[in-house]
Amino acid sequence: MSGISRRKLILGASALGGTGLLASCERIGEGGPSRGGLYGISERLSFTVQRFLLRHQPLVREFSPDAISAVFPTINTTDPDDVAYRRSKEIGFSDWRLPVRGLVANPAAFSLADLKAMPARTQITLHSCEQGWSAIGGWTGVPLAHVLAVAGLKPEARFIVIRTVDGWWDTYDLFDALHPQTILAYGMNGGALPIAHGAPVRLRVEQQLGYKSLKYLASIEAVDRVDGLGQGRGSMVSELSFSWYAGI
Ligand SMILES: Nc1nc2c(c(=O)[nH]1)N[C@H]1C(S)=C(S)[C@@H](COP(=O)(O)O)O[C@H]1N2
Ligand SMILES: [Mo]
Repeated sequence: MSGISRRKLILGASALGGTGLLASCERIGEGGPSRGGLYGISERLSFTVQRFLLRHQPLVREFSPDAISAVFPTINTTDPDDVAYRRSKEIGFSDWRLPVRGLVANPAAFSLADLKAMPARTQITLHSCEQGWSAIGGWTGVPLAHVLAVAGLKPEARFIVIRTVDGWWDTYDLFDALHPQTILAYGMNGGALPIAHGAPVRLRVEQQLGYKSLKYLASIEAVDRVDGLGQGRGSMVSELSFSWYAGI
C-alpha cells in the first residue's frame, strides 16, 4: 500500500469511526477470503474504507492515445508452457473456449469470436505492478458484467473465480467483477492482444494492482463463497503473502 493510500485509509477510518461501518471490517463479506492476525485486520480495514470511498463505482482515470507507453513491460508468465495452449496458439486460438459456469442459469463456453461479437469497450489506463513499475496501455474487450449477464448470473452468486492456463487463480467480489471497466480484453493498443500480455484473453481490473489482471484466462466460475478454495485466502498470490484486495 502506498503512503498516500495508507493516509487515506487512516483519514477514512477516522471519518467512519462513528458510523458503525467499521463493524463490517471483521470480514471481507460472508464467505469472503479470510486471513488472521494484524495483516488480516489491516487488509479488511483497507477494503472497507476503499469500498466506502468508491461506493459510487467511479471510473478510474482514462488517458488519450498519445499517453500510451512506448514500452509496456511484461512479467512472470510471458508464454505459457502448456501443451494445449501451444497447440491452440498455432491455430490462432480458433479452438479456444472460455467456460462460464457455477452459479449461472446458462453455463456456456464462449469462443473468441463470441466475445468479439459482444459489446466492446476500449480503455486507456495506468497499470501499476506491485514490483515497482507502471505503464499506460489501451485495452479492448467485453465487460465481464455483460458476459455474466448473458450466462444468467444467479442472485446467490457473490464472487467470481477466474483460473488461468499457467495455474494462477484469483477471486473478485461482484463490486469489482461488475465494474464497468472490468473487461475481458482481447485487444491491446489497437491490435490483437500479444501472447506476452495474455492472449487470447486477459482480465483487466483497473481499480486494483496489476496482479489482479489475470492473463491467459482458462475459466470463469460464479460462487457464493471463496473461503473453501485453496487455503481460504481468496487467490493464488495471497497464498504467497500478497493481499487478496489490492485496491489502488
Ligand atoms: N496468468 C497470469 N496472469 C498474470 C500474471 C502471470 O504471470 N500469469 N502476472 C500478473 C502481474 S504481477 C502483472 S503486473 C500483470 C502483468 O501483465 P503484463 O505482462 O501484460 O504487463 O499480469 C498479471 N497477471
Ligand atoms: Mo505485477
